[in-house]
Amino acid sequence: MKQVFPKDFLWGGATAANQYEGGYNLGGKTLSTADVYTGGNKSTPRYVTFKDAQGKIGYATRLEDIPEGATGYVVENQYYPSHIATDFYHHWKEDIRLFAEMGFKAYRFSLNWTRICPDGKLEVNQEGLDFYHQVIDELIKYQIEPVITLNHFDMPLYLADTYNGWAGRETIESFLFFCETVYHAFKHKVKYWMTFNEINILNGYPKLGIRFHDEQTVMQAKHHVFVASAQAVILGRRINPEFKIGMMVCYLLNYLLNSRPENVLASLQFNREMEFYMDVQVHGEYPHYKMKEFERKKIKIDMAPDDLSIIKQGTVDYIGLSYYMTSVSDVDSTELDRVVGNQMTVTKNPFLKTSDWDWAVDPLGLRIGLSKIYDRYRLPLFVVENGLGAYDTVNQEGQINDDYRIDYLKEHIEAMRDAIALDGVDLMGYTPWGCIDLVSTGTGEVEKRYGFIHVCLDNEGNGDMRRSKKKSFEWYQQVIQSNGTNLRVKSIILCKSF
Ligand code: BGP
Repeated sequence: MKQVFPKDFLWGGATAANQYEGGYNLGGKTLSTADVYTGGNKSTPRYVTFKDAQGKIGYATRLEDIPEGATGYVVENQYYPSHIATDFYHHWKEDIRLFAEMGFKAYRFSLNWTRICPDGKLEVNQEGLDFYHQVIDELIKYQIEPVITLNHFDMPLYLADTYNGWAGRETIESFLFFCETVYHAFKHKVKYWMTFNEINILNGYPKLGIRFHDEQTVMQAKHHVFVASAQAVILGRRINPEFKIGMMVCYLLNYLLNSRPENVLASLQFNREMEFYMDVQVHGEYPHYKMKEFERKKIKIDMAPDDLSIIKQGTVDYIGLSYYMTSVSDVDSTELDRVVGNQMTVTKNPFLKTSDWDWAVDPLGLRIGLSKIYDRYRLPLFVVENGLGAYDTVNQEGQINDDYRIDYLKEHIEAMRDAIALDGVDLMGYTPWGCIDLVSTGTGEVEKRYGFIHVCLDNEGNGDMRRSKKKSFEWYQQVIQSNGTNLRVKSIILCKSF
């Protein structure tokens, strides 16, 4: 196959601290919101555990059900997957060696805010910084480019409890202190950063640290996130003008089911909910349609005098996106036509097959989406998450034949190739999600596996954490080695657990 991917294309994988790292109370780290979020599975929901103002323990499935005055609390004998996760904290050397063996050019991961700034206070925990220095040095040793997400779906529990998370303006200062600390610490080692993971679907307690779900509070919190993100871009550029700092959106492209004008409008509105975040972070202003929506809903955002000029100045260098599935707008759809998708319920697309978790598999949608984003923003794009969450089984020989995962990834790589070759999209890299098995955000389980590397751990936390290569490991190695020209599935000699 012809060379299409640029020579310096960033092939790699992605993880996030609260889903992979573990060591939740080690090395000076304090609690994050993710640390009070219990495990679950496809049919059992996750809970946030808290103590109310009277000291009574409570469980909330609906995150907004946490009562006023309650504080996040770790309850004995409950299973919290973030506490150990798949234990990168103790396996980082071994895991990075495996990433290097696959030929990774880049590794996207997030930093645990409370490992570096305990409780989100304006103090530095050197032991936390040292942990990440070791990790980054190890990556550099193998010429793997670190790509750092500054905030991935968690925050210091103290800030959530004290200031109502991102709804409180104080959180901006804490976040910027954390950013400044890590920018200075890693300024000669790290070039690629992104501010907030999936900024468009930040909601509720673990992600935004807020308990009230009225639109006014949510929008106020999101405004603070926009300001913090823009400030983080400005600050980073000041500390090292060579930094490339991007945004990250959960890209859930919406199609219309048919040409009925009401569906066209519904689809436009669905897509705008996503584009809004790109519009703000790329164009540096709140778009006209959102301002009208605020007016209609009587949402009044409390802004400091400089907020809008900060948002204007702090626009991003590239757009990172996660892409797993697409959705459909059909104003006539009933509950029966709806399925659970990536962090939201969506109308089922009759033309697409679905994953074990009912997510619509749509490789062509990736090409369409990349083209649409690039047409609108003309910034380099980076697919920083994509992948198939599936049940894997270890056969009698101790092997995992994950051909379904290879098929999924192959088709998505072909879609990226077409977006570059046929549509002229400027694509920087591809870091499939959960390159090593980790905890699912949506369901809190490990058995929804994405990895090229299997981790011996089940949904209740049993297992010895042994790492082993799946069939997809060697396939991806060959993809990277050939710079995306060889996607064939050869008869691979399967590796046993080691
Ligand atoms: C994205 C998140 C990731 C990851 C992924 C898969 O929305 O950025 O953190 O979890 O989705 O989702 P899940 O873990 O629910 O399968």
